[in-house]
Amino acid sequence: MSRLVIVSNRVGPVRDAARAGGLAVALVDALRARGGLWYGWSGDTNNQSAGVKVEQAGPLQLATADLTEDEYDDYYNGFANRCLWPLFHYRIDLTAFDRRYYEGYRRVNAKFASGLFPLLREDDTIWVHDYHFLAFGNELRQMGAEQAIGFFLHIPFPSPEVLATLPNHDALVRGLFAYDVLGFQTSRDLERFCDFVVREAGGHVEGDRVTCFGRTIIARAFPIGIDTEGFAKMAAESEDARRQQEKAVRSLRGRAQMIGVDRLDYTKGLPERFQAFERLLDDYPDARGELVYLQIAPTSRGDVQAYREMRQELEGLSGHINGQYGEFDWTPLRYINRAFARRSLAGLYRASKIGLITPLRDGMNLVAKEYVAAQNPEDPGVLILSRFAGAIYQMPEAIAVNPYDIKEVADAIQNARYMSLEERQERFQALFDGLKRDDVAYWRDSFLATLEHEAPMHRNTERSA
Ligand code: GDG
Repeated sequence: MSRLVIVSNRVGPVRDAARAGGLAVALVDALRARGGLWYGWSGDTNNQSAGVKVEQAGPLQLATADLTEDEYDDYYNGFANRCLWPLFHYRIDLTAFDRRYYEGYRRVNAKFASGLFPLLREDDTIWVHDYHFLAFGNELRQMGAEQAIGFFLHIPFPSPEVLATLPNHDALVRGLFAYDVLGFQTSRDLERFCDFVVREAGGHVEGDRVTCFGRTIIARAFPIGIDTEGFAKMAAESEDARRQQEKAVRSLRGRAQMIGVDRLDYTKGLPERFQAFERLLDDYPDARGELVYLQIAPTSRGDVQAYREMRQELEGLSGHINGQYGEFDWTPLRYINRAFARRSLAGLYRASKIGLITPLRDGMNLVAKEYVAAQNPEDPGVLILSRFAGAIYQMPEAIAVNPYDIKEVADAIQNARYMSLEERQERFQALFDGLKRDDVAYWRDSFLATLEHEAPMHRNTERSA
């Protein structure tokens, strides 16, 4: 079996497993099962960089490089997080169209590709992740890399009109054709990509073969999953999860808990969600004193202005709601700006009668999947999920809502509060069965099978044609 090389902006979190998000866990598993190399940014800035550092961590080799301060500003904070992230989530209003950022992005993609190139073996399989490295494959090819290279986009692919607002969008899309396989979260993202290729770039699509710029590649949807059974077991059986669940139940004193867990990000629809909770308390007085909404939102990307502003807005809204509706023995909204250990999170999900996950746009949303996996099958909670999260396509038994429609979300919460045990069990079982089938191992294996078995055959045919 060939060696697997994973490329992602951040490497790890091998050292901090308690904080591991779903994606990082998936990638650790993929590499642990096969051994291999994981390559990306060290997380440090350093103007006198010592090049690529390689270390052994169990069966894995970790290879990391630092960024200079300018690269951090232009590539990471700039093009990745102030341009591609908002634009791909349809926030043109927050997108910084600055050509300096794009140049920085190109330079860092080239720098990281030239750092990896000397470490590569001839039969490596290379799997590049996410919007930070759209141009990485093309840079590697220009250095002469002939290995199978796949790319997976974790965030939505925007519609052609939105993408076309980005100067240099044509070069970015052209660069994607250096990969052999492109993976998207949902069939809608895939459709939008194909739409772009056909309408804007003059390419054509036949099944999952997409031809443009003189190359044919495979493009397919591979919805990412979680380690469903592992997460369910952790929620039900781990000591830490149980302790956290008991602590939560004790502090609720007979009240029901509704939970949201999101990185503090404007794509997650948090202000709208707070407003929907306020609307519930306004429209349905029977919820007052009976329901506690716990929102966990650890800070991310605190260096970007839009994130600082949203944090202030949320502090204002939560203060307002608690001031307006709270009683001396009932705080309606518990808003926590810190990260919890993964096991504690599992216990908190299990202690919650409602999971409220209402992003304005989301590639997939793993929290929705974790919430379901953590439930007690005998007495499961209800998932309310945004119709704009990729996860909705695999989770039709959730209550689907439009996160912009405050009244609709408030009504959905009220509906969830009174849902019968029978209906909750039916919905839970269908959701859980789906998550068990399409779990993270299935995601990883189906992507790699396409890259390792279908793409080479296809490349050979292309060469002999
Ligand atoms: C991107 C895409 C796509 C959150 N708070 C804590 C914590 N988390 C963990 C969750 C979950 C992960 O972080 C978040 O994953 P999401 O999928 O919900 O969202 P993004 O971070 O935006 O991820 C997204 C994903 O990539 C994978 O492809 O689904 O659409 O935007 O695992 O549990 N973990 C701990 N403490 C916290 O306080 N330990």
